Amino acid sequence: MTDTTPTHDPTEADPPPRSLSRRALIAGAGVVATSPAIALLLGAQGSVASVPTAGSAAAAGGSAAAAPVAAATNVRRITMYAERIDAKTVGYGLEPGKATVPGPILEMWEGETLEITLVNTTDQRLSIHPHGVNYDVNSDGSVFNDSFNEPGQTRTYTWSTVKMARDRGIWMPGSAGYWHYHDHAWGDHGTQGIAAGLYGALVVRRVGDVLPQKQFTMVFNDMTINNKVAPATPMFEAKLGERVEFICIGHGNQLHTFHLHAHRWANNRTGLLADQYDTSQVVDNRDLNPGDAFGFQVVAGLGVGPGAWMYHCHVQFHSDGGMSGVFLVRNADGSMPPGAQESIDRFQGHSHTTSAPSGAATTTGGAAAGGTGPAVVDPTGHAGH
Ligand SMILES: [Cu+2]
Repeated sequence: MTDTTPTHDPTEADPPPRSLSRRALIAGAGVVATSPAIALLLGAQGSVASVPTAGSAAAAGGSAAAAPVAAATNVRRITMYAERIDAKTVGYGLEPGKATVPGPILEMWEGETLEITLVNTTDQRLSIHPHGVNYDVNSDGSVFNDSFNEPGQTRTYTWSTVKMARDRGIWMPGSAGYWHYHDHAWGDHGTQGIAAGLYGALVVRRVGDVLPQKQFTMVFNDMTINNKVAPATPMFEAKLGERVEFICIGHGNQLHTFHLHAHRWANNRTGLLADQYDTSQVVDNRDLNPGDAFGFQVVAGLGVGPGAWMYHCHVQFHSDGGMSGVFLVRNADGSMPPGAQESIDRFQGHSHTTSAPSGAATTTGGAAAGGTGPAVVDPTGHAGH
């Protein structure tokens, strides 16, 4: 495999045509939205997608005020549908009949406001409740505030964001970050809705942020990953050198630790070291407990080459119980690297143990928990996209 190991950092030289180098960003080449999710949710409005151009480079360098990302009138409106997918599963989608678990990745620029009209096609009360952004009590999504959809009802929720700003010499944080959204009304606190699959990722970006080429949402929900148990957990795929963004979310009643093999990232807001003086800890394992979310970017296969790499919960009885999956890094031309198919076959033949401590079995609230799932790996690599 040594002949396929990259010999240089693809972020620094000869990037593939669709990649974005950090050097280019700093030099003012701007940000190119290449992910379908970004095209949909950041780019569909045109004016939004066009924002982080030359001005963003100045902002990234800290030498100028942020580019005018959004006027006060920068409100974007989307419609989402909460729908039953099967007997045990309910998801959010952007079109009727297209609900997924996790739901779609929602993305905003700092300064934007998002109005979400949620259509509840189920016979349960439910809502959409965000983390990390601003909203008033009418958009809280809680039973407590009487701000949810009754069965069959349509309701609009408004989320707003603030830009990072300097106030009397002090930088005040903006809304940028890796956040998430979920139901907060089915079962009083959303417990039933979350267990059924009503959750998804929310990313708020700051001007100058590096945009990924691929995005994957990974939700540790009780003893499942995206409500699936190995070997039915999603197989995430990228080509060698692609910039991949993982958004990791925790839900349910279990403590988890997320681990990705062969890749590592800076434990900060971007997952990237800003420069040689950035003291952010570089990690490959992080807590992922209920309500937590974090995101990071990696260059697929950087320094290690292509291959079938594992991701899993590092609580051992959780990984034994089916909380594991495959991050397949293909060769740059899209072909399979040596040994990868054999690893995937081995993984699909894997049947998780039944020797988990008794505490595990009583808390498998996720829809797919508890059994040896079908030997199917989602060929799209991402249940939500
Ligand atoms: Cu776990």
